[in-house]
Amino acid sequence: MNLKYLFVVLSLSCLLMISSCSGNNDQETIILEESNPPHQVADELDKNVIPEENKKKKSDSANRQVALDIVKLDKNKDLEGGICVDDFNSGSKPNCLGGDLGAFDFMPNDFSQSCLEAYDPGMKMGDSGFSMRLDYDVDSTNPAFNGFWTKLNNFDASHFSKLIFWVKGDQEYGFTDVFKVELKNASGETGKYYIHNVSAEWQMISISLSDFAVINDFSDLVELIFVFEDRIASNKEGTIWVDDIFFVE
Ligand SMILES: [Ca+2]
Ligand SMILES: [Ca+2]
Repeated sequence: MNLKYLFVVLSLSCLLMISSCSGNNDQETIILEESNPPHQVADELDKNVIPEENKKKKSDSANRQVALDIVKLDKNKDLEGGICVDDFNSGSKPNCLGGDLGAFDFMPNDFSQSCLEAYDPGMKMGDSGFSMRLDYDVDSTNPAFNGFWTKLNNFDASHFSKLIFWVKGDQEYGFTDVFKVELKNASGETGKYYIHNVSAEWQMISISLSDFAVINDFSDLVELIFVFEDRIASNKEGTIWVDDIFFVE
């Protein structure tokens, strides 16, 4: 009788130990997967496209961090009710509206003019994520313009009043303080607006949709484009960062 009782107790203990051990194994496996997923490593490699000279900017002074924090507070206030076109924080396509994006050149075969886009983790709005870095060159013997486009996927902005985004020029490499913003709808209407006074600090650009005067219908927008032009750029070669593109009420 006692032996039988002892056998039952031992059997139950073994079962408990086995289930407890296998439980721990599952947990460890999950933690390992979370801390080091292979696809994330691959993604990080893909994102490492920022030139060396920009990486040192990560270690910028505390003063800049304070400035960014102030800017961020203002941003949150201004983004109430806004719809994200792109904050670039995923570090890859598509944009927040599901649209494709990229840089373009007027004359791709003229290698003296170019625009390169890169997700930049070293210079962005907020504490994490990326901005879009645009290295442009419109210094050519040929007519030159280039820039960055992002698809709006037939977005209905008819209930919004403004397009806002954040922009910053590169103090060291130089930048143009003026460039063009274009908005296109599905009917082929293209509104144009020139940004002035771009500086080496982040600033919010706010454009009333009514300033894209040519556009009559904002209910079916297809594309937003930033354009650097040789005829007007204050610096024909340089670097511009953009971030947090929103439509706001
Ligand atoms: Ca961002
Ligand atoms: Ca050039």
